[in-house]
Amino acid sequence: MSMGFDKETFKKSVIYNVKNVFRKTIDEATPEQAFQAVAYAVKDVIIDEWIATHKEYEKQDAKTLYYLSMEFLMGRALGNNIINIMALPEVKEVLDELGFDLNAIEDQEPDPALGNGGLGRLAACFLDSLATLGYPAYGCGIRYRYGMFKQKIENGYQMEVPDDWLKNGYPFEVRRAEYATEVKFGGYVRTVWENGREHFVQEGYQSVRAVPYDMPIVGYGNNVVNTLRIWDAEAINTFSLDSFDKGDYQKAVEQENLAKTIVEVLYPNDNHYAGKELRLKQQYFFISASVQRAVKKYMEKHEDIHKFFEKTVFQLNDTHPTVAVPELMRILLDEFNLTWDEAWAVTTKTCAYTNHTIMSEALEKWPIELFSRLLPRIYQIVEEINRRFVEQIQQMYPGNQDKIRKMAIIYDGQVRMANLAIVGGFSVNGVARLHTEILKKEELRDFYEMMPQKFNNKTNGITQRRFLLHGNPLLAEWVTGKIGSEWITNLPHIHRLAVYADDPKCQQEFMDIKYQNKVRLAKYIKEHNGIDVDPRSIFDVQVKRLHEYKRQLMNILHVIYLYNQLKDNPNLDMVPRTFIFGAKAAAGYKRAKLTIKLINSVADVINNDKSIDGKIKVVFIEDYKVSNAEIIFAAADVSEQISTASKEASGTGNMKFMLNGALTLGTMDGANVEIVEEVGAENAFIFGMTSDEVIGYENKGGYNPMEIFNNNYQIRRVLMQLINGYFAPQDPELFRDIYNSLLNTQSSDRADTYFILKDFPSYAEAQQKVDQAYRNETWWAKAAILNVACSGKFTSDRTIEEYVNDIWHLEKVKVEIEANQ
Ligand code: CBF
Repeated sequence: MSMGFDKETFKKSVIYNVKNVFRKTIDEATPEQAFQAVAYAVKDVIIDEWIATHKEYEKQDAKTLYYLSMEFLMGRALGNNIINIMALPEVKEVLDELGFDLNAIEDQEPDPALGNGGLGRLAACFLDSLATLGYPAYGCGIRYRYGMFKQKIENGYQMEVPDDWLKNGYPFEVRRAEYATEVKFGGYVRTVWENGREHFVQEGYQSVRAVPYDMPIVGYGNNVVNTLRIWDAEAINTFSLDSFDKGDYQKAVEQENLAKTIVEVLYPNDNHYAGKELRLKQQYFFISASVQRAVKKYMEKHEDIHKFFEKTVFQLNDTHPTVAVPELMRILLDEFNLTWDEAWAVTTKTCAYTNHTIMSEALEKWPIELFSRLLPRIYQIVEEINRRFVEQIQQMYPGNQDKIRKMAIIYDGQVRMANLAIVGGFSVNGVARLHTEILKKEELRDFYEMMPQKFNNKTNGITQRRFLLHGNPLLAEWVTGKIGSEWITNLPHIHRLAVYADDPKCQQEFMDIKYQNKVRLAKYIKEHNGIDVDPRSIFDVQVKRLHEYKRQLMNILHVIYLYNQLKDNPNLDMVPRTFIFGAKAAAGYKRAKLTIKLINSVADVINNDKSIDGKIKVVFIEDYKVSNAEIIFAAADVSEQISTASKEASGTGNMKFMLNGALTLGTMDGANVEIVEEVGAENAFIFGMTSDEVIGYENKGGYNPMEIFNNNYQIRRVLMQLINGYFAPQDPELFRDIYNSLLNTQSSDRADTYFILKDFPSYAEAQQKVDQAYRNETWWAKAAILNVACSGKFTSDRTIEEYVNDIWHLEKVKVEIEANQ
């Protein structure tokens, strides 16, 4: 338990908060008010450790990581914080005494959803691990007024509802006005000569005040509390008579509007770049604020800016924060008067870049016109970086125009952010072994050839504290009962469970826990979808963002295929199956949204067909997010990881399922490869083309899906059901686009870009094996326990240690707290 926690003080603090914040007695408090009161009381406990941690960092003059990310998909904090201060039993007791139930109170917290999917959730797991391991680190991001939209399903269609997560105030944040800073946009750059040197001054600009809000990131049982710093924008000058008089009224209005719009909303695109001007503004806004603050903080303790990199490292979470490279250059050149070479030496030793995808539509490129208009000084610097880099290419590959075409930072009227991130930093990493190899051999091959020393792999990980200890308390307790609690901070220790995999009693216990978790999810589904599902059926789950490469479409086509078999033969011997989907589609991604409609339409037909005797159920869980994800992972039997090989950089959902004892049904893609390596192919269901085969076909311009259509009656039947009104009697043409995407070359895309029909037969075969395997309860229980036991590699604690050893070179800091400060 945290040294700062005292049960009686905590109880008083909850009662006091209800009284002082809401003017109520404890028995009058609404559940939401109770949540606020409890959260503030928990924050009280955390605050001392938070202060102590930062004092310790200062004292030790520790090197600090700034994890720069447009997204942090944190999920709820209350439950996690209580676990990490190790006060769960005591808090439960207090709440019990006060007449509250912790779960109900936790449910009142909005999910701070400042991220889209894997990339943002990875950032959140990393923060948890950094604090738990005691590394000095800040997460730096944006305090979006509206986070990831809430998804409502109406008549089978996705509707986007704004996520007003701050409407009741968020108890865990602290506004830090003392660290506010100005960020400038637009205008022009004037060159002045001073002391025999050129100086650059930005004039005629608009600016906003960046104000940080800090959130505590509590380490597990170690008194360390790090900070997630998210920036809000405020107007620098609100309307003043002064500006009105001077005719600057228009400018004041513009600055006010700029501040309002800049942090208004998170772009809901995953693996896809929208190219909007506001997005570049958001990027520069939080990067300029974070970099300025990092430099100021360094200068408070040091004199020599040349050694900045010895105390600071910037990790760029994808290309979104890449303007950190020219922004740091700007500060060093224009504010510290370093020479270009000095500034470049510091910058390239400070910045490191993580690539999270090979999808070409995710590659950020900005038109020069937009970039230079919005960030005139930054653009000048990027031009100079590019000029020097192109010179380097020419020296290394004389006369080779192709190399310049592929590697230049500015080319064809565009600024290419990935190229800038690679050139401007000392490290480039992929997020799973296969992904890094593809980067080296394919996507970033020229860069790898030119600067191989920068490239390295860091396979992703997840925090077991949220995704087992918090999300699956029954299994967590069982694991601890068998092997002790070391797994909580040392996940590889969980391998000790392997000896129980063959033990019939343990198998039974494990399956009972899975069953109870399935009952919990079934209850959630009943409450939210009104559908009855049988917890004895196989829970076959695909939850993740909706994207064509993730192939939810293949999954639902297979459901139709199975349904057809059942219709042909109502006595078909199959284990009842509940197919569970959860996915948000980007608001403008039409085909993805249509796929959601298709899943819901298929669900309507199948769930209401009495003739199949409930052997198949299809459930689409509305508003998939971190809080319901925890319930879903715990209840899954089968983990669908079925992306087209080579397209999913890593995946992290695959790891969360494994940790909770679900068996992977997947392709050899991303981190699935390493999952199978750990648990053994015999304890997973692997199918489909390899990444080499996929890339081979892509290089040949694809394949001909019509051959499959013509030769495979069952597949043809399923596809015809998309266009004959079977699932949309009112509008038979509704799913024509999906049908066309698979077969038709009329559209600009290749037919069946993601090889759904090509992989379908082997997917169906693997599904058949799942059905057979589940009948053997002993086998299944053993394989499930082995999945848990072999998940040790996939902790984000391991990933963070690898980043620290190879890239960041941080020192661990110990924080001592005296009891009851
Ligand atoms: O590395 C974290 C995750 O990032 C993505 O979600 C992304 O947004 N690029 C990838 O798609 C995942 O494969 C990856 O696990």
